[in-house]
Amino acid sequence: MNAPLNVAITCFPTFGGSGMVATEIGLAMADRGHRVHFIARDLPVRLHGTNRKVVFHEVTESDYPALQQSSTYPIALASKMIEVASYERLDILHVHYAVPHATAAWMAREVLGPRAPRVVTTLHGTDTTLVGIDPSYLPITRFSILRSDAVTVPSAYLRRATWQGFDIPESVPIDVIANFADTARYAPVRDRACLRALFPDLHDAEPVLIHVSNFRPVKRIADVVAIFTEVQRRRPCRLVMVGDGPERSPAERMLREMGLEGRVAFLGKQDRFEELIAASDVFLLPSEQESFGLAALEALSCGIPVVASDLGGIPELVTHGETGFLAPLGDVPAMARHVLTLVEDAKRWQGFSHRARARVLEHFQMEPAIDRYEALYRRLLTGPLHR
Ligand code: GMT
Repeated sequence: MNAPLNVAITCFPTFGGSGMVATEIGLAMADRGHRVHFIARDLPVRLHGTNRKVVFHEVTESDYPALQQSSTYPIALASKMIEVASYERLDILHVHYAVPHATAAWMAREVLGPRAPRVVTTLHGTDTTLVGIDPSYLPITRFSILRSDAVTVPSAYLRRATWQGFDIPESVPIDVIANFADTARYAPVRDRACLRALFPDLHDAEPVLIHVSNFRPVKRIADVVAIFTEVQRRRPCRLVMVGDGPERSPAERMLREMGLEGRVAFLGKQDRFEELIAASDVFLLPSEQESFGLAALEALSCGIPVVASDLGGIPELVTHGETGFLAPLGDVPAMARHVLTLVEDAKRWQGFSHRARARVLEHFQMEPAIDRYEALYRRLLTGPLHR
C-alpha cells in the first residue's frame, strides 16, 4: 500500500473557483488518508467541518507602520510555507493561482534547499491571461511557473494560453486536469420551494435564469442583465444572481431603473447554492474570459443547460446544441434566443438536461481528477524532476 503523503495547499480564501477547487482537492486527499495543511490568509470558503487530517495555517502580516504601503503578503506566505514544511515534513506544496502563490512557493523552496517539498502549481485563468501577463508581474510569474516541479491547468485552452502568454516552449509539460463537480451535491433535484421563497408570486410556468460569479468585469454582468431583459420582453421570467463584486451595484441600479427589481434576486455570496441552481432553468455565463467555468459545470451536473460565450475553456464543458448553447462574445440577442429555445419546449429542455448530467458523470467526476493529482504527487516524489 502507498504511504500517506503530507500535502500543503495554498489558495485564495475568497469566493472564487480557484479556492473552491483547491479546497475540494485538499478535502478529497484527506478523505484518502493523506495529511493536508491549508496555508492561506483566511479560512478557505469551502473549508468547514472538522477533519482530523486537515490543518489550517493562517498567514499573518506584520502591522509595522513602515510596511503599510508595501504588499508583504508573499513574504509572509513564503515564511509560513517554510515553517510548515520544516515542522511538518511536507512532501508536496500545491499552490493554486500563480500570482503570488507560485512565487512564494519558489522563495520557500530556495530557503529550504534539499528539505523542500515538491511544488505543484495549478494555474486557474486570470493568473495567466490577465494578472500574470501584466508587465508588473510577468517576469517573476513566468520564472515561478517554470521553477515549479509540475504545472497543471483545468483546460486545454489554458495550456495553450500559458505557453503563448508567457512565451514558454510547448516542450515544457503542463498537465490538463479538468475541474470536477461533486455530482452527489450538484444533483438534478428540482424543488422550486427555494425559488418561491425568493419570489412568492412565481408561477409554475415562469422560467428562472441563474448566474453565479464574483461579479468582476470579465463576467460581463451587464450582458447577464441584458439577456434577462430581452427574454423577459418575450416571456415573463426571473433572474437569480449569486455572488458579489464590483459589477453588482451597477446591475442592481440598472434593474431598478427599468422597474424590474422585483423579478431579480441578488443573493450576494452564498456558501451553498446547489438547490438554487438545480431548481432554475438556464445558467448564464456570458463572460469575456473563462479558462473553465466551474459554476457552469456545477449547473450541468444539476442537469441545468448553460448559455455562454463561445470562448476560452467553455466549449470544453458545454457542447453547443446538446448541453447548452454558445454564442459569440457580447451577442446578447443570440444568447436570449438560445434561452427562449430552451425554456419554450419542456421536452427539448429535458433532453438538454439529461445530456448535461450524463456528460458530467462521464467526464467531470471528482474521483478520477483526484486520482490524477495523487498520481502526479507520487510521480514527483519518485520519478525524475522536469525542472
Ligand atoms: O473568475 C473567476 O471566477 C475566479 C477565478 C479564480 O481564480 O477563482 O476563476 C478561474 O478559475 C476557476 C477555477 O479553475 C475557473 O473555473 C474560472 O473559469 C477561472 N476564471 C477565469 O478564467 C476568468
